Amino acid sequence: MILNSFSLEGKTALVTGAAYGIGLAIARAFAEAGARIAFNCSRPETMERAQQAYRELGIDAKGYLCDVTDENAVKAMVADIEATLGGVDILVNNAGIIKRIPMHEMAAEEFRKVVDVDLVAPFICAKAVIPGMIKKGHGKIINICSMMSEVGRETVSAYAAAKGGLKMLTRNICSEYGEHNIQCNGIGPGYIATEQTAPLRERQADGSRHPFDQFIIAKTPAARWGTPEDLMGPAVFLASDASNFVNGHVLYVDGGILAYIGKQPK
Ligand code: NAP
Ligand code: GCO
Repeated sequence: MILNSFSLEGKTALVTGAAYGIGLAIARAFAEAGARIAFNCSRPETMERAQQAYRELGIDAKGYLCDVTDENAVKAMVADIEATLGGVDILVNNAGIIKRIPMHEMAAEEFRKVVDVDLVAPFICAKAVIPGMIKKGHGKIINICSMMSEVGRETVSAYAAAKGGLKMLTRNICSEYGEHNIQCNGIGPGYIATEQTAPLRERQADGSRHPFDQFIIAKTPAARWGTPEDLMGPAVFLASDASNFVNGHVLYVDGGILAYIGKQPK
């Protein structure tokens, strides 16, 4: 049965930054597909909130307070997952931040921080799980990329540099470890309604939509923002045996933005 190849029964998944937003939806999808779930986040208050969310969803997830930029902490988390949940079969590098600052006003330290979380940390996490995947003879690594892996816009230079780099890290992990039956792919979400994008959707004082909100709706053939749930099916596909010959690919889940030239002026 073809549908069996989408099952994650017996697999252990680590989803980074899965306290809320896209990561939580992906963890939920994996749990529904049968996987054991480990996740992490960096702040104690978010962990409390996450534990409650997983409880309410009926998911027995193991949460770690772990900053993905801290290599020793990531190694300890992966070692504990190996000892308690049987090793990571699926890694989703989801944890990410953005700083919206015009480049000529951005401090190098702020730029480095974004690159550290959005690009260096996926390297750290992948590095930590790859030896275990080689031993197991299989592995899936999914890097959460972005529209900004392909296109730029004002104020997001560090984010675009990091997400563009993440696309190439994806291709390189595929190139370097494909022979070990490890598939590394990316998901490039379009504009998704989460806390990260909340400032772009804030209502104006007169109750009208934020100009950026209107811009995204006009720019998206689907004529709406994405939801974290829109990423669930694509993530299960890339985590499952159904995608065993898909490697080094970035799957854009963007309601068609990248395919569209934009609305013609009236
Ligand atoms: P979000 O709502 O801001 O959630 C970010 C998650 O990452 C939280 O769980 C957060 O927990 C965690 N996190 C942040 N820094 C961390 C660190 N140093 N160590 C560990 N965990 C950390 O973001 P989102 O919108 O769901 O986005 C998730 C991913 O998708 C990001 O990589 C983002 O760039 C990417 N993305 C988002 C969109 C979009 O439109 N929303 C589109 C394309 C790509 P703590 O706060 O506790 O650290
Ligand atoms: C921004 C947004 C984006 C999205 C996303 C698009 O300010 O332009 O936050 O970068 O979050 O990554 O795919």
